[in-house]
Amino acid sequence: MYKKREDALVRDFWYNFRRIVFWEFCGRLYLAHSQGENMSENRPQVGIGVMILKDGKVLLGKRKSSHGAGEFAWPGGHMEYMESFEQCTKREVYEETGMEIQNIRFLRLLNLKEYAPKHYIDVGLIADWKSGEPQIMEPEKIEGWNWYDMDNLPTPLFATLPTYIEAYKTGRNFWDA
Ligand code: IPR
Ligand code: MG
Repeated sequence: MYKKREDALVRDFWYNFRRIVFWEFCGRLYLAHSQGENMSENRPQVGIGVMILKDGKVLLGKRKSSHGAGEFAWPGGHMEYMESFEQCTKREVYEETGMEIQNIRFLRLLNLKEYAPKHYIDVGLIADWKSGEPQIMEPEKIEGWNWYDMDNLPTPLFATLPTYIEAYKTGRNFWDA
């Protein structure tokens, strides 16, 4: 009879031991994973934008989704791993408008926190139109593209844009935040 009770105690002990070790292990794994994810989410991302010039006008589209919905912006987006600024700019313009551009050059750098919790290092570029008519390639993101006089832009403007205009007109090229 004592033997049976001892066996049961030993069995319970090992059962509980395995249970605790298992959950401790899983819990720590989960914690490490979720902390890792949060850390990468909390780092700034690199964005590019490009003011495209054609016959003295610039190309703008009304944003539909994500940050800045309802605001007018030029083409641009997230830089991909191992891209050059030029590759990224040409890709974004082609993906969003179907157009080709040339003479891509640096305009200004902006530390963008207006759409917090999103945080971007925004590289502002300027380029000349090369070929193609602007098309709505991503209808879920942009309502439509149009060419505008730089002194008569539609409103509201995407938060990155005023610094492009100032940079273009004054030569200032650096905005921290
Ligand atoms: P995608 O990549 O969706 O075109 O991004 P975006 O147009 O929202 O631009 C992100 C970078 C900006 C905010 C500097
Ligand atoms: Mg975009």
